[in-house]
Amino acid sequence: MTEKLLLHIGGQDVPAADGRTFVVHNPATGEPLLDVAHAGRSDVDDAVAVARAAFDDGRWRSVRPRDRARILNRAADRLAERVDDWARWETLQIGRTLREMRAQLARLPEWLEYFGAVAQTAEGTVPEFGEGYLNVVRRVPLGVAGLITPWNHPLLITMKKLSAALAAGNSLVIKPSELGPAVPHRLAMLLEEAGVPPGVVNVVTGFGATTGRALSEHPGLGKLDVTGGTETGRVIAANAGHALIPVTAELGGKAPVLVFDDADVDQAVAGALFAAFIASGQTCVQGARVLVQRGSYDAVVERLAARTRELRLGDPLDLQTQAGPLVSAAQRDKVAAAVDRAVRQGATVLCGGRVPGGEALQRGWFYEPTILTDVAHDHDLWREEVFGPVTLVAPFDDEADAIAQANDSPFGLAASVWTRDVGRALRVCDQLDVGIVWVNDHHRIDPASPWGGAKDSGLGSENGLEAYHAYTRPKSVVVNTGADRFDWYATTGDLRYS
Ligand code: TXE
Repeated sequence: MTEKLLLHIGGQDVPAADGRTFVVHNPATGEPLLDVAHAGRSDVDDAVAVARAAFDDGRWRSVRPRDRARILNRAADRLAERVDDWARWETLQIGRTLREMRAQLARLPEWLEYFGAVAQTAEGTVPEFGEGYLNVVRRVPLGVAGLITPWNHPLLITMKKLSAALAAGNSLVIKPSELGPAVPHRLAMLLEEAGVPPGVVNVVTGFGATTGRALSEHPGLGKLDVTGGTETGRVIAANAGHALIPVTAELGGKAPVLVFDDADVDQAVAGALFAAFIASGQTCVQGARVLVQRGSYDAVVERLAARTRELRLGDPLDLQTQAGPLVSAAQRDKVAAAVDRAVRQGATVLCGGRVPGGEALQRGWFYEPTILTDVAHDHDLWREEVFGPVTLVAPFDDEADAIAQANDSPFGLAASVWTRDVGRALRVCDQLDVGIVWVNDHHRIDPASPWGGAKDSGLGSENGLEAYHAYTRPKSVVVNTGADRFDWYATTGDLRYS
């Protein structure tokens, strides 16, 4: 029995104008789960018009920042009460283990609290304009923001964008991933229960090529914010460029995990395992290239392979399960094809590299956690994002070699450095061409800490004050405070030295 999910426009749940729907499947069993309204262009037009009306009449942007923060805090409290239920929904739709989804969702109220605090404390500036003038620069919201989000962390990624956008006073139209739309939809309703006026947060569900395209091409937007694959990001950023609106794009990655000889081997192996296989590797900051200094290479690789073989695949709702299925049949096929291509190009499979046996696992879209060696820098597996439970290991000689290998990638999102030498950690961090570097850790995130990448990993940054600013623009008011009247045309001659 499948549950129905409608569009959310102007505070109402409504079907698509043409009645079209699509089905979301449970990736652990292949069974249908949700029957979801498929928004067409006219539904997207409606959602943007409603959001624009909500912006223009000031029902949210004119609310005092302190009161906006109160509402966001109330929403945070309600979200905290729903974590277990919503985590289960995330697991049902995308197959990530319940253990991971509970841990992730339990932190999400912090985003609403943090950006509520930012809204209350944000200040304008008073630049020195010169004698006889007062220049006040305020930050004002942008209008209607289009949020296009992926399936790998459906609520986290929506929350990162939404909390900054709402705190700054914008209205929103959210296009969640077609593979995980349920929880972003519930979030819109929760925000309204907490006091966000109807029409401020709207959700249009559908596919990228239809609904996503209609939203990203809409002339009524003041900002586009996307997380997804790099090619999707290029298309959306081009639309933003055409419309001359700002864009934030958080795209692909191929994060290196640099393990130096002086690192504690067990800790580094635990870290590499965590980096590579959380979310079955379906994260943009996945540790996809584990680079190990030659002195500890054999020990690290042997232990990493042994621990990878021990990971428990299974029903993602079971709290003992450590690795769930991939999100879709297409994603599993893409991962399997990437591994097969790597092997054809000369790589060696150290562990995994296949669809697991067993009836229960055959029903869902599982793939064994996989480690490859002998991957050269010109192989596709070195350069392309796989987005699955696949990592490569390769040796390096010294600091300079580690940095050169780590930076040899089209992506520049994240990296981690494992060493007990503080000086070395800081030197290496300095030279890595990425947006986020962890020292002796990986994956850690905080609403206050910027999150974004260099090169093909995207534009701009989520989280922190920068994300808030990126949902505003400066408005400069120049006041003539002089007591004298002025009349430009009453005088003639060169005024430069007067
Ligand atoms: O992402 P898409 P998909 C990477 C990862 C993965 C690949 C494809 O390598 O294998 O992307 O995954 C919407 N106009 N990442 O298909 O297509 C789409 O509907 C407007 C990296 O899930 O990029 C969804 O809402 N919108 C990653 C969102 O964009 C479009 C996260 C992301 O979908 C669109 C996810 C279009 N033309 C995938 N095409 C990360 N960096 O975290 C798609 N969309």
